[in-house]
Amino acid sequence: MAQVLLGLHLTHPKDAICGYYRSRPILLSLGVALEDALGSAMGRAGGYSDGRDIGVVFNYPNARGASALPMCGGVGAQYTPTAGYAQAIEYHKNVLGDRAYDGAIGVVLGGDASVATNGFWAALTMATTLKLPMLFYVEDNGYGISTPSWLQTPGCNIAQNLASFNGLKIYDGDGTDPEEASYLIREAVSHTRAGRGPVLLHLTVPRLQGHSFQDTQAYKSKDVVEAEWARDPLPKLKAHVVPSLLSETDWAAFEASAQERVARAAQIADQRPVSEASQVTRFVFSEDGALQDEGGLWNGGYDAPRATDQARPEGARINMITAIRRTLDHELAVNPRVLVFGEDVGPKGACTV
Ligand SMILES: Cc1ncc(C[n+]2csc(CCOP(=O)(O)OP(=O)(O)O)c2C)c(N)n1
Repeated sequence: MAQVLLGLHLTHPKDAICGYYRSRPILLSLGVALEDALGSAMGRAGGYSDGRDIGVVFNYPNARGASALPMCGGVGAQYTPTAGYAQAIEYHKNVLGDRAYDGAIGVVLGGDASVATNGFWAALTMATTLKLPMLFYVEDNGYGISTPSWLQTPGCNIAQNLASFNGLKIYDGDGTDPEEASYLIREAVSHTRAGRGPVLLHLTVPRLQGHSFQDTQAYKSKDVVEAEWARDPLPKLKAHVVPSLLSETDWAAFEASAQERVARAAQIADQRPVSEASQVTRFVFSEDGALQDEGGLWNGGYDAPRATDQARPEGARINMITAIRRTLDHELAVNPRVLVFGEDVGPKGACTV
């Protein structure tokens, strides 16, 4: 529920998210077709991955709205690319003067265990130091597979631990309460969008099933499981809107239409051919004539001169440093989208970013 609420706020065409296997609801709310979501995980041809999906790990370039950056199943791998995207938003706005990026944000989704990774801390440092338009959305279900929070995070609450972190606005609450979650999500997105720096939004949620289909949750007591089901957001949402906004009949009609759409999508996905095993290595490296759909130099209108593999040894011999400098000078002069950044890559002691 909270992910769908978050998705509804990602209305800027240059917004981008990066999540992980738990992020299907937000992808559906951004416009991924149900048949693609089902078919990709069933190894069917077409869709966003041509059957390569290892379990709801998306790459969703979206011309109609917010996109999903290429995701990966490695926990923590989602954080620094999102910080990079947020940094690119700032570069487009402030260096290239591209007003299309005004108000855009980068959103990263993760779980309570993912905040123990290097990626989380590196991205947090980048986002707060550079005041990036980045939202850290953390769903805390108390477990990383079977490992409880107390073994991953001191005190079990990353939001409390980061309370004094400089440059970070924190929102913390119940992700299963429609009113509270909706308020916190709205506040968190508008804070980030207004250019007031990064935000951490920490929402507690139950994990209603095992981590994967093999996981019987034997490590949870009956009381824990019962307490988790008592927090199922769906009945809470129903209680919130029926009868104040919808009648019981309207709710039942919505439920029936959702079930029918899913059943139809499953049928469409099932009728698709199984993806071609011989194509599995396509796009591992860039392919001539098959450029990425979004982002990158080509889509930005930069037509690079064709590279050649013919050595041209004329001219004076130069050492490697000079060769690197000349190459950088050339690239930086001909293409404003080329950026050299990092520590100690410019004049000594210079604090340009
Ligand atoms: C780098 C890495 N280490 C370990 C794993 C195995 N793994 C998959 S999910 C997961 C737990 C993640 O838990 P959390 O971030 O709390 O998200 P949740 O699944 O609870 O939503 C682990 C350890 C992995 N995918 N990647």
